[in-house]
Amino acid sequence: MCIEKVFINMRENSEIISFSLRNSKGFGIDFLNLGGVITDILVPDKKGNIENVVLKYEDLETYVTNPSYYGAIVGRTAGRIANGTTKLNDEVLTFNKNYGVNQGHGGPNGFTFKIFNVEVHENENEVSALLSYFSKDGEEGYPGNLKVNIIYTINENNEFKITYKAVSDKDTLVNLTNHSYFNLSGNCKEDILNHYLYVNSDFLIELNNNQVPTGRLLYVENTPFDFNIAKKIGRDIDRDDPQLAIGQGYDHPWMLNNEGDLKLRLVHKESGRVMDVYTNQKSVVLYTLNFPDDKVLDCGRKPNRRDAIAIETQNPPIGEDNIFTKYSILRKGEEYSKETIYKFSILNEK
Ligand code: G6D
Repeated sequence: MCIEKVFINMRENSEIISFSLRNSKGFGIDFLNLGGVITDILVPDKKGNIENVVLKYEDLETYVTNPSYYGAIVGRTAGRIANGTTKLNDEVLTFNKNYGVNQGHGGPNGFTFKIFNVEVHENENEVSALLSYFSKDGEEGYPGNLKVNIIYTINENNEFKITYKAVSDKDTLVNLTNHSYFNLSGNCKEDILNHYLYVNSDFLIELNNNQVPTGRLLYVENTPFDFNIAKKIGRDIDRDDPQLAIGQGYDHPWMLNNEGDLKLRLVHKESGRVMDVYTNQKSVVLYTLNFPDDKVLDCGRKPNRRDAIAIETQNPPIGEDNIFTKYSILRKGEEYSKETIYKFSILNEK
């Protein structure tokens, strides 16, 4: 395990530090104290070549603004809050509208842009890092002083686990996620259209033209959103479908089925890399980078559409008329506790 100082962010006179967590086989992550940003998830292919399977900016200063939320912790609430307002205990909460008519990803000064305190720990079985942040009452319009503790854990089974814990001194809203963009080909060799994807979900959360939930759930069977039998991400992504038109590809929340521990599986056959996702979150937003920014990646080029897929396990985002707000309510003194595990293996070695 190593700790290195990366660059000084003069904006807040704070030190941006990069941390590396590795197991004995070289599998692991690199992350920043800024936004808990995961810059690298280093995974072997079937020949043992260890490569980065998430998108990473070439210039780490880009993470100060992070226009596409690469690798970032997102909070207090992931996704869009319709019209930048919702109700909590009959009180109308109003938020900054940083996503057009909506609030997005916790607002312009959400958790992605905050410095987390980091403590690293290791034992013979795993190495972990505790990232903590104290969000003051009223920050970005959210009530309550919120203590956030997020734990990144790497073990000897090539598993990366993110544990999210939070507690508030007032009723508030919390819906945390991580916004890493995955591409199992490694070092962005190709786009993700030939990756196979399985999603354990029978219902899509319908979005309106402002990309916020309408409250309706759409049965996925026989639609482009049906991944109950693994298929190539590119097979249906450009079909003529009203929901695909809204997102210009996949940029939607799916309600995860309760049955079955395995919630998602992403496979890149050529490298042999397999990523299985397990989570106790109720939904997952899948986003196929339909609106890439123009910042150079560390593989030496600008990103293209469909270069990677963001897999954002979370509660359903807050739609119009307080749709799904109930899922994000955290009562005073209660503990928000969620967990997502990314388990990496090699195809046919399973
Ligand atoms: C775009 O619509 C997408 C979001 O889903 C994504 O989280 C963001 O880019 C980074 O706004």
